[in-house]
Amino acid sequence: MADKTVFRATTTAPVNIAVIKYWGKRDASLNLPTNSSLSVTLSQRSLRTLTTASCSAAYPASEGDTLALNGKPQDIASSKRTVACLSHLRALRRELEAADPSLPKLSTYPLRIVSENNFPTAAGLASSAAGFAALVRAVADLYQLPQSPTELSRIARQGSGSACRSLLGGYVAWRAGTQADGSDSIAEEVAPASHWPEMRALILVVSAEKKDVPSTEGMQSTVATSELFATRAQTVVPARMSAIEAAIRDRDFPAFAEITMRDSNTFHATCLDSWPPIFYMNDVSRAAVRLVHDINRVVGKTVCAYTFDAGPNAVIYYLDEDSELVAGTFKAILGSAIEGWEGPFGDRLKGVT
Ligand code: 2P0
Repeated sequence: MADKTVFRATTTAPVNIAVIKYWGKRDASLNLPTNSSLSVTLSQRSLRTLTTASCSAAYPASEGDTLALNGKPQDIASSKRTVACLSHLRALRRELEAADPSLPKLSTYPLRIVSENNFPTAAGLASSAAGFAALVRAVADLYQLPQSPTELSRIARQGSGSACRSLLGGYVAWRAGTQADGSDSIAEEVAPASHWPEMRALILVVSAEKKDVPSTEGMQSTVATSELFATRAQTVVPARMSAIEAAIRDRDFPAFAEITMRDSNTFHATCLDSWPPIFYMNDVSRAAVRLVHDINRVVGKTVCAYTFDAGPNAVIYYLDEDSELVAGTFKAILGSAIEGWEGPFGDRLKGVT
């Protein structure tokens, strides 16, 4: 009689928000970036993906691997990225099974993956980052793989570039690497969250709609058509990576904030410089930029910073001691213009489901 045991692992992965942005691929099939990037991993009390991976000899082979996202079945076969992640993970499990024949042959069983985001998918809130990180972590746990988060980041990267950074907590660098096979294109921790526990992020959900131009398509267009892009990738970002790592090491908020804001602006400048131009920020986003500069000017020092990904939503970084000032001012001035927001402790004012 067939073994009906169901093997199961559940995990969560957090969203990460880049302060030095990944934008551009030097190899689209391996998902190798043109430049290194650096992010802050948000608290799991805030935005996260929850994923359960299971497998069993009793699951019908005819169904193959299955994936449901927020209750909707996804077509795995048409997602080369998901297929690539799962086949790498299976290969690692096969190595374990070959070394120890007493292990159950999980690599031969169909997989069922069920994933849920607690935030809008594909609205510029890094859903693919948390999603692929959680998928890789859940299957790696199910298969009891010994690989470190950095080693697994090589696999998650092939699901979605930014996902490699969500396998680690705190301040995380994704080193672009130089190898053609991507073996050195990995994420590593620059500092744990505990190194700078006062850091806070406020997410303003300006729009929970799906973005106009998906990231992959947008960055391919920027690489192909923007004249500013090469300078950003080759000169501007390498200098900023070193400078922001020093700012994090020294817990120098004004330096961290200025580099973060400038890098967001440079990234959006290369989007505007693409042909046809790509606009991710809108009027409310620009109001948030002005408000940050106004707050810093009135206070007389840099107490907050903005950054925007491939969408209009703003992420505002500040230190805990300035929470009331920064979050309070944002709530008072932009509260009615936005659809919702996510505070550092998962406090929701309205709208975000
Ligand atoms: C980042 N973004 O560093 C940058 C900033 C958006 C703007 O990583 O094609 O979804 O799946 O590798 O990871 C969004 O790009 O793109 C992104 P793919 P991904 O967070």
